[in-house]
Amino acid sequence: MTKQTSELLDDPQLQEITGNINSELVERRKYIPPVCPVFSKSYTMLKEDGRYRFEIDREAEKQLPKIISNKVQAVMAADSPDASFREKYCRKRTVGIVFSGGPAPGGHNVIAGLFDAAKKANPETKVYGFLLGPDGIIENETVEITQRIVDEYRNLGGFGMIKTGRTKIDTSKKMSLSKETCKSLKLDALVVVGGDDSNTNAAFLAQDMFDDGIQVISVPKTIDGDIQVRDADGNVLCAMSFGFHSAARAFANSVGNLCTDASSDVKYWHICKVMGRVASHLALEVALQTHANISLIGEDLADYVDKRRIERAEKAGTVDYTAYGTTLRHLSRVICDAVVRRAAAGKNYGVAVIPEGVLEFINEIQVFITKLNTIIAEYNKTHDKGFHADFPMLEDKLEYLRRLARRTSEDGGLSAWNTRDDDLFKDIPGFFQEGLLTERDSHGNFQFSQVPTEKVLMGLVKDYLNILKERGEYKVGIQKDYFRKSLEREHLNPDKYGPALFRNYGTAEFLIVKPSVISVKTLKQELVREGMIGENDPVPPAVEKIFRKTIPSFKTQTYFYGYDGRGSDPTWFDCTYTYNLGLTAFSLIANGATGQMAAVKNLEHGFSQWEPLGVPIAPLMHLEERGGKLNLVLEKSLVDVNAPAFRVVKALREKWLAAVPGEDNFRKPAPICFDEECAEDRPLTLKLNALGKSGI
Ligand code: FBP
Repeated sequence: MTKQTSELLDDPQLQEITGNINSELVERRKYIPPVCPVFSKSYTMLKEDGRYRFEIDREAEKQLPKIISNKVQAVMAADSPDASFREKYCRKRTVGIVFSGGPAPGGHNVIAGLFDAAKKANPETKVYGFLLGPDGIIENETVEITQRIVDEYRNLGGFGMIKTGRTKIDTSKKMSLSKETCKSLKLDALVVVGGDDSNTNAAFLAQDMFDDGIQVISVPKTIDGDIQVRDADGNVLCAMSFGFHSAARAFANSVGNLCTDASSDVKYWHICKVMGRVASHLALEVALQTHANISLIGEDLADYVDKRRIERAEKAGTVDYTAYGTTLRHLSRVICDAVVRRAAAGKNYGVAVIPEGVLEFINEIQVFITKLNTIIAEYNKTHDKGFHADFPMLEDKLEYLRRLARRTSEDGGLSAWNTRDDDLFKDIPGFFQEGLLTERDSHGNFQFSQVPTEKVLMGLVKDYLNILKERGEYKVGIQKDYFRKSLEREHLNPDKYGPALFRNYGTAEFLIVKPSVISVKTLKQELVREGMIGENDPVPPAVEKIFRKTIPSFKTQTYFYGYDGRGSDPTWFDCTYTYNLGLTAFSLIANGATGQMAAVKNLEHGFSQWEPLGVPIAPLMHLEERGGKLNLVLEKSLVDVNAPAFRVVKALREKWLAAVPGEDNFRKPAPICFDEECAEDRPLTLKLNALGKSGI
């Protein structure tokens, strides 16, 4: 007899099946990541390491005088410290922690590490979490972090425990409110977990609260992987921000599944945009993890030099500045070339990885982004309401730009927008104009995640493929055996029709239809011309069927992998890395450091070589244009095209494109796992870079 719903709902088995807790969650919460040997001791101390050198920006020296002379500090075991050291180390403290910017897998373990170390040193120490990011500091919104809360979130993804936000503490008002909060909570130390902009915040807070004795420690977070710290001699101090590995593996898992589907169904090109606001580290790692057929790397495109243009200009005795860097058109041609070559080998399908920030490396788009950033920032500075509030519709924004252009030409003056800009901007599709004019984030950054980059690129690719199709240069190759069998089945002689139909009949395994044959009509003309059939004869059905199979149709499916990977649970690497970062942050606090970033050296090697460190933030800062102004910020690390990881991808590109008969070379990354036994121990990018480098 069927049970009533109410009876079913009361069934304990049903409650277990439909509950929020599954066995993976239980295992994750229970798991205690391994710790670097120094952390198994009761006390740690800091030892300045004078081997590292930084080139200090004058402005950093001026604006951050109290922390600019900080040095790299190695976290060491303090084996038998004296009583006064022990007393200081273990004194009761109040520590605050805040997440800032986008979520990144592993954040909860930073809190867990900090909490465990703080409570081990003194169970009476209190740890407060600031809610909803830096706003929590400005508005004094906190939650006391307890054992119960920590245990609920161990080894889990997201920043759900205290949430996050993107507010920047960038005005004297916000700075003084933040200081007031820290003072009213009697904070001894504040830990800022964030990316480049948040580390900038941390440096200024450390400077500002130095005299109040409130320490500020940062923790390098961002899935984008663009916080990588080296000294002036290129020695690696922090090879990767946390969250990168988990997000890359989550993306790679999905892209890997698409590779499997593509090569089974053989009809789609899967176009996968992967996050990374500017740098292409994530796209590079996904390429290494999956061997997708096409993987674009923004930094590589910026490096492109059009030799033909340079030669042409040299002959004419001029210089062609547009020959440096990639244009959208050139990029779309590179993709088309790959698509056409695969099609010729019978593979009218594939997987392409496009970095979210690719447009940042395209000359003409970069110019627009910079100009529009400045225009929007200047407007916001001089008007009560913001640019986007005053001009909510695209047409209003365009009209404002037109007015600016007109004013520039009337005044004959210099302005960020002129009539040439306006004309070029007009050629861009509406949805992309809108994208380029979207609201900037709180740091004045262009929000690449809001722009359908892949749509712009694929629009150009489709247009050009159509041209190539018309020219007879884009064809699907037909396997010679298949052609023979199909014709013989209809009692036609393949060796007679083959040379008439194909341009490479003879030795080739995949046959390509002659360029002149682009429709059934031109097919018939060719067969008549070659004497295969008479003027009034129909094209033999088997021949027509073969011809139809050679007509390519470029069918795409597009995806954006970003927020999903950002919310994934951390890999073993990120679980372990972040737990040790939390322990490092406490060690820095207990030893009186401020203005330092908690880091782990040797991440590019195995866990047994990891070394916890404090890295000075101020010497890493330099001036950068943000919202039309030069600001002191932590430098973002882009993909180094001379580093082994990229060189390997470049060298294997042709193999992974697999534009030859035979199987593809896809690699299937296993799903994310945090069990030490089966987990990948570090990102492939790091492994490769370690293989090809030496340092301190
Ligand atoms: P963080 O640098 O703050 O970690 O954020 C990175 C990122 O995930 C980018 O990859 C992406 O472009 C951006 O955040 C998306 O921002 P938002 O969450 O505001 O849409």
